[in-house]
Amino acid sequence: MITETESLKNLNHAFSINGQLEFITGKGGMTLARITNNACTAEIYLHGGHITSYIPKGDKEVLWLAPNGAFKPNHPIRGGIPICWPWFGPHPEGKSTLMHGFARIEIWTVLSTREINDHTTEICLCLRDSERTNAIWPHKFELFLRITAGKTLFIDLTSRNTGNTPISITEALHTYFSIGDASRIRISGLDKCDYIDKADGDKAKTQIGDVAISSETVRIYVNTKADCIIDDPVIDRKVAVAKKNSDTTVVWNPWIEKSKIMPDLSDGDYQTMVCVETAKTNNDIAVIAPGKEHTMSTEISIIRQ
Ligand code: TA6
Repeated sequence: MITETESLKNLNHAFSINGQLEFITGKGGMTLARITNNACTAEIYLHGGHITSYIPKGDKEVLWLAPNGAFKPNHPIRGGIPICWPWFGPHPEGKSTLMHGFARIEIWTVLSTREINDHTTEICLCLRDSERTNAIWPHKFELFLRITAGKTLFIDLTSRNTGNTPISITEALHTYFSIGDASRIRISGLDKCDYIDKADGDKAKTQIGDVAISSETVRIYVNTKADCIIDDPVIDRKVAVAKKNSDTTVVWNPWIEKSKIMPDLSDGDYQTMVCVETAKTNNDIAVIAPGKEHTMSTEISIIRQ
């Protein structure tokens, strides 16, 4: 098993795939895996196991990444697909000040890489408990991230309980999508779905029709296994977000005022990003018995007209 602290040479010797996958030095001097195949390019930082780019061949960037975001230790990358684990949002018992857990600020290790075919490449990363994580969350675990980049972007996040007591987790693949204009997109798939409106005093509401964005939007849609589609008339593109083993979808856009105060966001950033997050949170909790595991998945694809 190789970690980011190993040289790039060791990483590439062990895991590069000729013509499809190489490890390079990216922003902030951090190591990333760059995938290039006949269907797409993708970039994954070992910091946070963080996918920062997915560009299907012949299309534009699907993921949004903060133009002025920081790439530094102990700090989450703003944009791409942050891994919120082992809790979503604030710590459930207030025992840590970390928002969204620690997985997105830990350095993941490379387990394997594989050329599935000339248009599909897989990379598997792993995060295991350490003194650092035990100090924050006193449980033994293995967290596996399987990323399959090709005509679609498929992500499996598997939590394994390697301790001897049950663990309860909430989690999210907190995907930031690149869009043309937040006020003009529509998100379908959540019609008649109940949600908690975190931007309106945590009121319980029900979605009527497609989701439109016209102010700060922080909505936790509950009891939904539905796929969502982001319809973007500006980029003239529809992006599908499918999921497995997730009963919660979070839709977030900070809008004007929040953008001004959130780290790594510039004032106008809210206009070109929206988060549609495959999640387990609120009452949707994964309880994992010793020795058992739980996998949540998402699949991102462009709907070809
Ligand atoms: O997913 C929505 C949310 O919980 C928002 O409330 C906002 O905090 C966002 O996540 C980003 O959180 P972060 O800790 O990455 O700034």
